[in-house]
Amino acid sequence: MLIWGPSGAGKTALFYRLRDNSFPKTITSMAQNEDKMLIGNKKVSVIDFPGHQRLRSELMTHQLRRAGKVIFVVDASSLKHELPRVAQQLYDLLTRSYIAESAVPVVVACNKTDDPTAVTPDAARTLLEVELYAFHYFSFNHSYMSHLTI
Ligand SMILES: Nc1nc2c(ncn2[C@@H]2O[C@H](COP(=O)(O)OP(=O)(O)OP(=O)(O)O)[C@@H](O)[C@H]2O)c(=O)[nH]1
Ligand SMILES: [Mg+2]
Repeated sequence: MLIWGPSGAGKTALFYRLRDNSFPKTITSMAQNEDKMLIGNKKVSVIDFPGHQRLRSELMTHQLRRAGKVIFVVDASSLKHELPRVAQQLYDLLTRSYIAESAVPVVVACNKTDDPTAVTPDAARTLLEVELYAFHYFSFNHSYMSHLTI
């Protein structure tokens, strides 16, 4: 399972939350984290891949192909301001041939919903859908959306 999304959205926080049920201080990173962890009653190999633009081609050419599922983490507290950039990143992921042709499930996780400035998961979903529809040639599948608070 691959955790990906914009830099600072909370991917590494989610990785530690899933692995250790902890919430350590994290900083933006250029290094990935990878470990096997128990999710439900299944042992799952999880990769937390940084959101930095410079690592985008490595993600697209190598890491994505290993992913059976993707969690795309967004920061609900900054989504309104970052919307075009976040939607473009999500669009690039969903239209990647490996993801589209292999029907790899992609969940959008709405993080930082504890922040008073955060939009609700429903509002985040609407914002992203509208922005993605604005790309015209894209047909969006509602069932891909979910939400999460760490
Ligand atoms: N308020 C709040 N802060 C959070 C939450 N999750 C993460 N953070 C904070 O957001 C900051 C960025 O979190 P990271 O997990 O390091 O972000 P990232 O997505 O891994 O970022 P990159 O490694 O740059 O791709 C850190 O200061 C976290 O403590 C959350 O649910 N609520
Ligand atoms: Mg990180």
